Amino acid sequence: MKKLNVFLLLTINCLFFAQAQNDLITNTQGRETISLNGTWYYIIDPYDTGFYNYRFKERNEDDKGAYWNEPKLESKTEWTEHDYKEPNQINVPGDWNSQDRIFAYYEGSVWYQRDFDMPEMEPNEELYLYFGAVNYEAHVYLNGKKIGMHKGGFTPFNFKIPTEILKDTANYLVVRVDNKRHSEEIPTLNTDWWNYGGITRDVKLIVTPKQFIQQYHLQLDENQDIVSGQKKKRYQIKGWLKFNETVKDAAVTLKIPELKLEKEFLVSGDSLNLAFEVKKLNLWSTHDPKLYDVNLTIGNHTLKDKIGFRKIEVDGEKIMLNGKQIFLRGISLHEEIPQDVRRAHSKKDAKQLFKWAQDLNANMVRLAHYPHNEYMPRVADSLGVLLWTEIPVYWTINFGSKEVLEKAQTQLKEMISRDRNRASVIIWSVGNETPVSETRTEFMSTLVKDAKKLDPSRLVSAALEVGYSAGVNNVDDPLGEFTDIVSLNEYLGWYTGLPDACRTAKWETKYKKPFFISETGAGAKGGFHDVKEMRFSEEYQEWYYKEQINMFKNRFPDNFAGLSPWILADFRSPRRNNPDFQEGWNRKGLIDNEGNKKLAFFVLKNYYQELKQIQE
Ligand code: GCB
Repeated sequence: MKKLNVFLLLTINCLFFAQAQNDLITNTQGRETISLNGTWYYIIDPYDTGFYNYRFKERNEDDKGAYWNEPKLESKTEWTEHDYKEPNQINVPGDWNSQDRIFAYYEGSVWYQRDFDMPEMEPNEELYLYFGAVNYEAHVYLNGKKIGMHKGGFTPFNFKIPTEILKDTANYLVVRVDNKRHSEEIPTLNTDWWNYGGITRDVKLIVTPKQFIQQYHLQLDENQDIVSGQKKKRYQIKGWLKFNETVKDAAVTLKIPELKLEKEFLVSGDSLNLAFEVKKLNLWSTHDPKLYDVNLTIGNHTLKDKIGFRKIEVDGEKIMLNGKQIFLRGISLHEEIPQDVRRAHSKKDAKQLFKWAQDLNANMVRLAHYPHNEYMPRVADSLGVLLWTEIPVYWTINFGSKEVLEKAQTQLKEMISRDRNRASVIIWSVGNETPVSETRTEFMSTLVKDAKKLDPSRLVSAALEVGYSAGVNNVDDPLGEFTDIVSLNEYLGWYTGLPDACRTAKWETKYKKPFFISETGAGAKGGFHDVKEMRFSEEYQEWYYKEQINMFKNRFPDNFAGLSPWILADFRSPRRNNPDFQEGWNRKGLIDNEGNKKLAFFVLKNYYQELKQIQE
């Protein structure tokens, strides 16, 4: 391959220089990429000195004191007050908190720096810089020029690199990462999880042709009937492609080799809707998570993916997968590897978490409370685990603010764009335990409508809180009008009463929709044993699960459609400061922070085993 002439690139690309942030490029795993993972340098900057001058004004681009500029000392009289040097090195991807004690409780700005050489590229090819996620705010600079910024700690973003600023070697890449919490952000100031900072997911360069498919989806058309156990003669597939720019008379080829399918579409414009039929399709399911190789080609550029085709829908009070009722034997989890006290970020991490979930006989996982890294839905696709995935609209955010709503809408769009080709994802959740008020219901129902508009093929929900009146637990939150399933967090026996309160509890749901328990749980310190009445003993948690399960079996309404108890493993939380039992951990895990299964794990496992036998 020929090295691209920088002058040539300059003429081709000067038009794009003004364009800062581009729409998300999805499926980076199926594209030509160069990893920028590895060791980066860092500077901790609690006063944002690298960003603001001494009058607290944003520094000029060429300010020598700006931390995006490389200090170059040409004589002994010159000096610098920043530089990127050993031993200040940090791993990417990864949260900073777990990498060095000085970061353990840090919230603020950290500057990351590394060099990269320009990859081999053909004339006309372009380069994008992609981040899987940076928590929370990222400002990105290359060779002293700002190329973009992004807010939102759990969704991906990318910038086109203006080629006129690219050098052949030693491109000086700097990212200011700021994880300070703010009342007007999503999430807001208080959550029950650790605010891990850093470049927490993969970073890569993406080499693209001038015209390419930026986003797409391909799925079973949700408008066809699927009847369980009946093979159809023909299945309708629908899809949509979006190009990075308007194309004229271009040919797009779609191939699914296993189905002997090859279709060509002529396209002029910036997007294309597809609809066609296939025969003999094996639907993706929890028993048979069948994925098909899919190749999409425009010009001589092919994008590869593995896609499963399935239908998820609600039929009255039931959740149906491929026309068959399914009870969701779920478990909630945070994106955390407890035994390493860090964020999860790799395929290996995803495998560990799903292995634990499958040991529990679960067929579903709630990815709480924010979009998890992309390995999670990909591994779930390959294992046949169903997923609930959610944006961090959590507790009491500023529901009256239009700007806050827009931030939530952006995160929702980024989450859906990234994961909508994953058959495992069946539920988009727009938030968790938001307090009932008219303003909040307006805010939340806007998100529900957005999700449905962006993706009419999946279910939309949100975790609601239980209402209590005249001795009855009521599921009557007005947001339930808008969601496809009514999901509820309840802690009867932990936050209210003792576990045996479940024996007399009454439950009513106003909604004739599937009723799902999105959380229930109790704390226990792994290895701590006592009588069952003793809080934080494994016996208490075991008792709690036994009583809850009896309640589900005997006292729950008929529309009970599944549960995802809180939570698979202990997780770090700054709110949990009981020195005997918590030490900064939320102890509601069924697995402790060293990876040991607690007694309650086996209670839930047995319940799921019974359900599995009835169901399958
Ligand atoms: C909840 C929250 C979850 C907390 C959990 C708890 O209702 O949704 O984020 O961690 O309770 O442990 O209190």
